Amino acid sequence: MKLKDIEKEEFYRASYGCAGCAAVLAVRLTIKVLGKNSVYVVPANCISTVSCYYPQAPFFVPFTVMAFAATASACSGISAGFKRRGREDIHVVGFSGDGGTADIGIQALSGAIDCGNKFIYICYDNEAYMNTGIQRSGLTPYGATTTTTPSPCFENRPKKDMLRIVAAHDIPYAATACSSYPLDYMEKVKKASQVNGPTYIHILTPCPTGWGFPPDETIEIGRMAVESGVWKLTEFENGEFRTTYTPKRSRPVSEYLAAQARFRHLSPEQVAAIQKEIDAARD
Ligand SMILES: Cc1ncc(C[n+]2csc(CCOP(=O)(O)OP(=O)(O)O)c2C)c(N)n1
Ligand code: SF4
Ligand SMILES: [Mg+2]
Repeated sequence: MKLKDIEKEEFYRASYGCAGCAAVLAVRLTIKVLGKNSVYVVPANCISTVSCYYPQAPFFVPFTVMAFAATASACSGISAGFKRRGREDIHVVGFSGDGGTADIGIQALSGAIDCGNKFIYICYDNEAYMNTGIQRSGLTPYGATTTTTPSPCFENRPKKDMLRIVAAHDIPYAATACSSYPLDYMEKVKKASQVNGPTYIHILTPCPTGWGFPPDETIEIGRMAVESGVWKLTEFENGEFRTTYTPKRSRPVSEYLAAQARFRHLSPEQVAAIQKEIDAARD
């Protein structure tokens, strides 16, 4: 996909999201790819919270707010309903946060992938339960403070590897993305929309409010995540993983960590240990 191919029309605008919210950006980009023939299932999270101010809902396509745990099962059922009515041209999209995906919604996600109905499940990952006050989730990274893992007892477990978890279901298509690389993300949404079965995209969406950085640095923070190797842009297709983007320059993870208040308590030794892990995991 090229810049000139991006749809000019906005299908999601004027939400109540915080300034610099990358999750809101991810919704906008998604609908630009899928267009008017798409419907959205959003559970309890920041996106539903900032989108449900009747009559000012920023969605210009149909959306429904779903119970926290039920995004994937709702997508699967809606998709089956459309199929029955001969409306397989309509894309059914789940838009769930990291808590809604890796924790409370993981059972529904597993079952829905197993059912095989066509839908796109998008996990926007801001690495904590932001909407309810920045509590840790199964996708909070090692070293981060949240309100339930305050310093000095910061998060001491690594993120769950959701891409490998969904890949283990033999899903037809899955990918990781980052809101700072919109063309890479939009290409993946387009690809997912062409698959006749369940698909999963996991997009890292930096959150100025929860991560502790100025709102005008959202894009730069996402780039730092990828350039430092903290986050990788990959795809899973036909049983194989592949890298879709290799950063042109590589940065030390210390730059990424120092840019965010949630990591400021880390000692030089802890930063060095994180760097060592990243180096060991490089392709
Ligand atoms: C069954 C249930 N438990 C708890 C809640 C409260 N709740 C609403 S949103 C939310 C956090 C969502 O976190 P995440 O999925 O990461 O989305 P984010 O808020 O970060 O966008 C919680 C705990 C709920 N709505 N339903
Ligand atoms: S808390 Fe974070 S994810 Fe939620 S609306 Fe604000 S910036 Fe977006
Ligand atoms: Mg979250």
